[in-house]
Amino acid sequence: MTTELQSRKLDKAFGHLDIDGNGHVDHVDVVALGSRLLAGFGEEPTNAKGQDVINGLETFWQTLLSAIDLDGDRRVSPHEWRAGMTSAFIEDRARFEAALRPAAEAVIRLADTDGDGVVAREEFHTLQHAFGTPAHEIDQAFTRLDTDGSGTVTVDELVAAAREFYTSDDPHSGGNWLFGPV
Ligand SMILES: [Ca+2]
Ligand SMILES: [Ca+2]
Ligand SMILES: [Ca+2]
Repeated sequence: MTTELQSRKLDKAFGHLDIDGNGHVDHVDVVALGSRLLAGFGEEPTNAKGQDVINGLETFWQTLLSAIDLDGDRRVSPHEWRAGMTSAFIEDRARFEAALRPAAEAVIRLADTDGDGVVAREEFHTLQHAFGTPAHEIDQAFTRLDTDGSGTVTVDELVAAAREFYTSDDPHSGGNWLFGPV
């Protein structure tokens, strides 16, 4: 079961992943997202950080296909996404930990360009830009996530926010704001 809030978050995430906007998520979209992220941070696919992102997204994609591509056409429709994300990743936390968390971690570590464990507002903008989040929504997201107003958010906080974004049904969860208002 998903709540209305979870459905809205899943719809938003689908929009991020459907990079070419053709109404389906397929391998081309996932590769394009990886390229955008790497280009945004000036990383090469051959660097350790870049490779982690590519590998993380690829594992996520393969898991998506095996878990939620019900009609086997190697692309994920909005219907497959909604139904499948709920059963495969929200209700099955082990699969979330195995396939989505590593991708999220790799992407967030990419945004921590100096490797000090915190992501600054600027870096957060670059990260969100790759997902197509509008600038004013990025600012709203960062302000919500930076709970102590220090101007930075830790990598751990962002990973926790990503998990909350995808799985939490709590309307007060800070992670709901990962990609701006939902
Ligand atoms: Ca697409
Ligand atoms: Ca399909
Ligand atoms: Ca940093």
